[in-house]
Amino acid sequence: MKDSQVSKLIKAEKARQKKATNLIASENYVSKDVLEALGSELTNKYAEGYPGKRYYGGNSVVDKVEELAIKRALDLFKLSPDEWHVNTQALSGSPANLSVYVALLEKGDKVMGMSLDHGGHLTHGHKVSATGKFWTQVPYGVSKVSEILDYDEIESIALREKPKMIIAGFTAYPREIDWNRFREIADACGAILMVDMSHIAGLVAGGAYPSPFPFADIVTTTTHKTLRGPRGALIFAKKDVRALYKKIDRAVFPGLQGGPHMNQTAAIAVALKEAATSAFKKYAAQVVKNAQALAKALVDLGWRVISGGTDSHLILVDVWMDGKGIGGKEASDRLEAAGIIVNKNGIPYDTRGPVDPSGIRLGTAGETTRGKKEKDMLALAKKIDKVLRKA
Ligand code: DSN
Repeated sequence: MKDSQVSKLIKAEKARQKKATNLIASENYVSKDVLEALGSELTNKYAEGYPGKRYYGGNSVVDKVEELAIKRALDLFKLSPDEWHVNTQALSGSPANLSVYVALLEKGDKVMGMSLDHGGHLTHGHKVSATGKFWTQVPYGVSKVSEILDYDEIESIALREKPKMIIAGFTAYPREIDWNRFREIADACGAILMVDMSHIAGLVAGGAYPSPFPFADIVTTTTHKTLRGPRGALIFAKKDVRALYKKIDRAVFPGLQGGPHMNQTAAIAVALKEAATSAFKKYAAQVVKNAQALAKALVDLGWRVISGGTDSHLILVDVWMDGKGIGGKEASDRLEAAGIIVNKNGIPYDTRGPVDPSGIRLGTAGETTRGKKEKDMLALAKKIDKVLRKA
C-alpha cells in the first residue's frame, strides 16, 4: 500500500488484535478468503436493485454473487426457497432491523422488544434509536429472581398491549430462548414474530443453539459475530399469503439504501460456505463449551454470573456485587491494561448508570476461532479474577 499512514494504522491494529485476548461477545476473526472478497474489485460496482432487476448496466457478475449469497444463506439454515426469502443487502444489523420496521409497521405502532438494560438492543425500540422515536416500544425483561426471560409476564404484557410486532433476540442475554413460547404469545395477540439472532447465528448454523426458523415470521442477523463473516446483515422472511418479504425488499431498496456493497455480499457468501462445514459445527459447539467453562470457573472463583451461567457464547458478570467489587468501567479498563478486551455492560435491574454499569460482558467466539479450549478458559478466569479483585 502506497499510503504509509493508513498502512501503519492497519499494521498497528493487526498487531493489537494478535496480542490481545478478545472477549468482546460481538466480535470474531474472519478467514483470509473473507478478507480477500472484501478487498476485491467488487467494491467498484453499483448494483441498485435486485438480481435481474438493476438500475445500472454491467451487473451480470454481481447478480451471480448475490444469487450465490442468497442460496448459501437459505441452505445454511436448511430453508426451502419456496418457504423463505432472504435479503442480503442490509449494510449491517441496525439498518436491517430498521428495514423490517419500515416495511411492516405504520408510524407509532407498538413493538414489544427486550429492554436494553435487560439485554435487548437499541433497535428493539429504545428511545435513543429511530426505532423508539418513530414507533412505540413496549419493553419486556427478565425475572428479578432468576434473571431469565419471564414468559408469563411477557404474555400478559402482550395480551394487554397488543403490539403489532414482537422481537425476540438480544445482545446481552446468555440463555436459550424458548422460540415456541414466543410464537404462542405472538399468535395470542396477533403480532408478527421477528427474531434478531445476530449474536447466535453461528451457533444456530452449527447446531449449538435452537433454530428460530420453525417459529418466526422474520429473522434478522448480522453476519460478523458468531457467524464469523464480514460486517453485514441478512433479513429472512417467511413466504406466505402476507408476502412480507416483498415489503422488506422494497424497504431495504429503495426505501432506506442505495447500492448494496457487493464486495461485502461476496464476503458474506464465503462465510456462509465456511459455516456449512463440519469444522464449523465443531467450532460452534466449542464456543458454547468454552463459555460454559469460563462461566463456571468465574462462579467458582466467587463472581456473580447473571442467571448463574450460559447456554451460548455470552456471559454477563456482575463485577460490582452490591459494592463488594468494582464498577464495570474500571473492570473493563483494568482488563484492557492486562491485555484482555471486554465491554462494560449493564446487568438486569442495574443500580448504576450506563456509563459505569455494574457488569462486564464476555464472549468466547473470537478466542475459540483462535483455537482456545476449556483448559484455556480456566487459566483466563484465574487471570480475570486476579485483575478484578478489589485492592
Ligand atoms: N454492537 C453489538 C453488540 O456488541 O452486541 C450490537 O449492535
